[in-house]
Amino acid sequence: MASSSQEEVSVEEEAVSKSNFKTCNQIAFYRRQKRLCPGKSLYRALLDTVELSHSHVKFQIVSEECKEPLLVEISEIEGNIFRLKINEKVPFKPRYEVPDVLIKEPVCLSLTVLQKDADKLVLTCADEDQQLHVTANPFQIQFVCKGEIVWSTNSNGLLYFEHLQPAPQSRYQENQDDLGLWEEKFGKFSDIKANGPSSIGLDFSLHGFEHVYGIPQHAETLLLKNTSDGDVYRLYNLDVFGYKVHSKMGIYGAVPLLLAHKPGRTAGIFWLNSSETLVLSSRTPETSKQRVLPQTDVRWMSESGIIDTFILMGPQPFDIFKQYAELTGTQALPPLFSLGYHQCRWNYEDEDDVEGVDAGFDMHDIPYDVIWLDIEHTDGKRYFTWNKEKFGNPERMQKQILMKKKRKLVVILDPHIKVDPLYTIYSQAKERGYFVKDRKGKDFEGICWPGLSSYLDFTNPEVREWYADQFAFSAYKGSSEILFAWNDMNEPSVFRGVELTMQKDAVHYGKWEHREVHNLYGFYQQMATAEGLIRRSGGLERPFVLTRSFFAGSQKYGAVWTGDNKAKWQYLKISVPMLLTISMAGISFCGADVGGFIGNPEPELLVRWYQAGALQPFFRGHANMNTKRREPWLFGEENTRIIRNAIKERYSLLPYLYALFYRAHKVAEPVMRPVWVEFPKELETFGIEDEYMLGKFKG
Ligand code: NBV
Repeated sequence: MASSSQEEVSVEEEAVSKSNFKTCNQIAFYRRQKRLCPGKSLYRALLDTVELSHSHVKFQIVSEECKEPLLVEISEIEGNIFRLKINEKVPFKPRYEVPDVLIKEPVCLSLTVLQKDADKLVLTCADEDQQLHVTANPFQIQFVCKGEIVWSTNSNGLLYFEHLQPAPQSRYQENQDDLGLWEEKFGKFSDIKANGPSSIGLDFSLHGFEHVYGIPQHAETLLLKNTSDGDVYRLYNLDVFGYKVHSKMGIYGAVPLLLAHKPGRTAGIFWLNSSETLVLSSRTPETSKQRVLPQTDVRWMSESGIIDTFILMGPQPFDIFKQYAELTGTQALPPLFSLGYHQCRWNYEDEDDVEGVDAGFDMHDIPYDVIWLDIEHTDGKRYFTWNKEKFGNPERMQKQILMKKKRKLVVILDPHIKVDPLYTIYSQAKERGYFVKDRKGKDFEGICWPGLSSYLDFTNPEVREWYADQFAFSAYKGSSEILFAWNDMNEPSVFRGVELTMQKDAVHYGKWEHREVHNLYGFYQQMATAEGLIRRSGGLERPFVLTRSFFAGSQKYGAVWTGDNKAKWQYLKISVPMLLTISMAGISFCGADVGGFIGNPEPELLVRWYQAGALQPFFRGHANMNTKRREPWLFGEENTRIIRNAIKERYSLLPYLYALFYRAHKVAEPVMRPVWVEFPKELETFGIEDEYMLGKFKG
């Protein structure tokens, strides 16, 4: 591509090329933290430093290895939530603390000291049956309810904290290569770490719990698996075309929320960190000789930032959903049309194609609400523009064809911006310094669909404002009030980049390295896009924005989908646990590409997928560009009839679905929910992932 970096990139050339993703042993902070094995913690609490205020308790801890203290801050938040923060007492530089995800400053309740001496601190919570026991040496915290330990932290001694330090003379230390302290290599890529090693980690023991769920997004089972074999869950947003099923590798989105359940109690751990994160989980069953109660041990590791974790105390499953929503917000109420059926394909070629497909639905008596345009509708992948040959009159297409039938249009808007001084979005953003920078301070440039591209820095509030303004009808020529948005490639995807994404040493607003904010990038693009659609309507209309990459709190801005799945039965099957997991993590508006994105589904698979998709929250048929056309009427009369019935069934359920979304919006109840959530005492439901509930069980 050297000769044509300004040209568009062909699909064959880039998208389907097998790229290399890291296994956990190729991640330096994992290797560093794994040197610490479960056992007695190196940390001890200095309980003579305890400070108690109306909102929290603070004290210092020190380790045998590093005399610089860490500051521990414990608070109880209204609604049975506990927060534990650990940061350096006097950091050499400030460490990144995730902004914009918590919807408000949590309201804290007072903890009271029941016992305090050099060895132990006992705090009573708002509910007097609940206590926090802090042991000084080794440092650990136990949460005790009516005399029983529910969870404890650092009880396996895995608290890990790399203090920031000045760079050594030689940043690349020969004998420490393997630890990747100041530089980390992966294939031909080199990550130069401005702050050196900065990783953090902590363990939680969940007493009496054998069933754990959550931490999307992975193409995995509903129940989290034991990771003792060394295959750990990775939370790192990546563009993984045709991801493997039953894999714990990171794909497009990340929500660091884990749920644990046992009869009588559900609990949650929300690990608020947007850098690359790994989760290890191991279960000791009840039958084990060592202990009477079963237990699940969960170990979190993040590459940087601080330890900021919220323990949601339930006790019921629906209390967890509410507690999490108190922190990160509820599902935005979707506009009614977006709960209907969506017809997408990469690509609907031109206006005639759109008109033909639209008419096909009427001709075959199949209801649908939205038709989608993928990247080819633009002028050379310059988002916010139209390909003049193929879409020469987008207003007419919207007004004369779609709007008349109250149908809508969704267009794609990726975050990469073609390097082209004649493209207004590029030249304005360039002039105003709105792009992510490389570590030398120049605009970061990488290859994506349009060829050489720069990436908008959505972490900057001013960039988000400006981006939102691009949706004004006066700015976005050819758009109308029936046009809505789709944010793709926002992990962000960078062809030929390390793991197909942005280098961690790229630099964002506030001089933060990309490593700190990586998992937030897509969250911020969707936030800005939703704001743009709201603003465009003078604040009157609810937006619809689909995003591929997401983080905790993305539910406030719209819908997500499970990316590039395949037209194979196993992908239909895995879509259920994947969507249930995303739903439990607060994002109710989720779906999987009906039919499977990659490859051609056999007719029976397509039909079954329609039947499944009709009962999932976001319902969109989609297909890759090199697949055969698959509009619902192309598979013979009988298949058309069954698909028609499935889509009509969806429409007959719309009032119910809309009401469920209202409850998701108002009281944080997931629309699609695992069976165990409705039957929390029935052990045999805890692992069910081939059935689920839409709404409440009314027995
Ligand atoms: O924009 C093209 C596709 C899109 O259709 C798909 O849904 C996304 O997940 N996009 C990925 C980029 C190319 C994938 C090969």
